[in-house]
Amino acid sequence: MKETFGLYLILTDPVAGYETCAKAAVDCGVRYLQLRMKDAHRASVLETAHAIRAITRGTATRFIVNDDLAVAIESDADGLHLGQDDPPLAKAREAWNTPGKLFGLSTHSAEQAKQAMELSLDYIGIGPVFPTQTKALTDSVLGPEEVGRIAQATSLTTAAIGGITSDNLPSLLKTGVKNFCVIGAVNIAPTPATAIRTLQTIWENHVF
Ligand code: TZP
Ligand code: MG
Repeated sequence: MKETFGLYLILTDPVAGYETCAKAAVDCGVRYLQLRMKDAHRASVLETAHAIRAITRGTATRFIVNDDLAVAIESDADGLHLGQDDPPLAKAREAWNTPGKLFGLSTHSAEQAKQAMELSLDYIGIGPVFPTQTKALTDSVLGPEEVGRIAQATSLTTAAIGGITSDNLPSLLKTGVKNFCVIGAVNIAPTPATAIRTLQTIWENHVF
């Protein structure tokens, strides 16, 4: 069954700090929270993962680790998010076979989204929707209409990603996209709870 949850928050160098942002996500009832610390030392990633685990444990906020299976296992996260260039999902599932753990995969085209349906996934990311400063893009910008088409064509739960802000979120929701990931729009905010609520309010008031 496709899941509808709205905002999926990804934390990468949040100006307010990882723990403040994680607490804000829990307080705002964000359903997915991903730790994405590219290029950070492993010890620091692990320490942050343990802190976020403690903040999210027993709440409605599911804690996902990006890229690093060992960190996900060691911190007892709720799941792992992989990209197209990461080790295969099947290997990760085999190595972490605890029931209930969630697995997500980034997709960047209709073809990749189609192939993802053959895998045992809990959700896929689809993007980039818009140009973004957060990641050096090697994949072409899909635009909201194409992301909407890809999201509707798959039986998997989806979350759009890339350059999503409170300004362009309405144009994305209009295409039927139900879930969306953000990094910059919340991580650059000195008061993350305010940025989260702004996005949630747009989503809640949208008539699908
Ligand atoms: N994958 C595709 S675009 C992107 C990732 C990780 C970056 C999204 O960050 P932002 O700041 O929400 O554009
Ligand atoms: Mg990755």
